Amino acid sequence: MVKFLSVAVLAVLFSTLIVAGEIEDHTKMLMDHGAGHLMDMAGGMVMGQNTGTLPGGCNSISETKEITVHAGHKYAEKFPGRMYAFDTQEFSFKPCTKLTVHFINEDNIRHQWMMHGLPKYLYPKGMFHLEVSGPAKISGTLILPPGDKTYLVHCDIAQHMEKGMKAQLKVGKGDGDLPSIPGVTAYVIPDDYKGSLQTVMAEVSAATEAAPIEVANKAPVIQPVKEDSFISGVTVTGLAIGLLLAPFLAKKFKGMSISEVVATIFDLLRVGIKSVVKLLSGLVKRIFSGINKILPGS
Ligand SMILES: [Cu+2]
Repeated sequence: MVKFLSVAVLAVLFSTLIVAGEIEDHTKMLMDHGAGHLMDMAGGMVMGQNTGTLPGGCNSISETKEITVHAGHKYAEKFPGRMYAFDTQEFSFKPCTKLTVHFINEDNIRHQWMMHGLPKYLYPKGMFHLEVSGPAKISGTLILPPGDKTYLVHCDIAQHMEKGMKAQLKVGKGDGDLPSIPGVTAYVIPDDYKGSLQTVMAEVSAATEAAPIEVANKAPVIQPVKEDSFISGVTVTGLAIGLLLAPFLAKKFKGMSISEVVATIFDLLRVGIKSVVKLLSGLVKRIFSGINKILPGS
């Protein structure tokens, strides 16, 4: 019976582990909080959901489109110096398209698909926003405004856009390109790979020679790692003290009964501890009187 139970427990544990590695769809778990804001208890979120209200200037929905966007570290591998990316950096749709975005976050962290610059009368803060801690999937729908405009899409988690999770979505012909879109437009601050390790190290050592005192003060004290040997310093000290005290104690204990010996040892310990306490309190007094002298206004 116990065997069966343990097998069952192990099976459940393993299947949980396998499920944990799969992509979980949060879209069906969402609760509608009104005004296009949906959330679930597991960190999934949709903001600016709009499945039916036409933006001003749209007479009807021109097209219904669905896209699947993957987000993750692996999509940044083809962009030198970048850390995160979407699998697509550029999107293009007709004005007044009803667009459903299936956002699949493949990393074990939080990512967003955040679109900016939408009309604020229809989208809170002008945003349409999908967000989930991965690996997970979340879907949302919006209706794109009319006109030619380029919208920024990014992940707003600190530094994720700077590290590459940035794209542009053109409605109609768009109105130009955004900077620093990986693989699409030039970086505002390009990475500099000109310096080799030798030249960088030469610069560092030159700076060290120029300011030796400052560096000496800043340099961390590196102590050699001591092996914990069987005979430690404390053991050696104890043995030395024991050897020194042995003749004295032998003389003192001569002719005593065991109980007398024990009593004498305790007495010696008491005297020893008392003198140590006295020494320490004296030191503490000295230190504090010293501090008081330094303190201003005391
Ligand atoms: Cu992110």
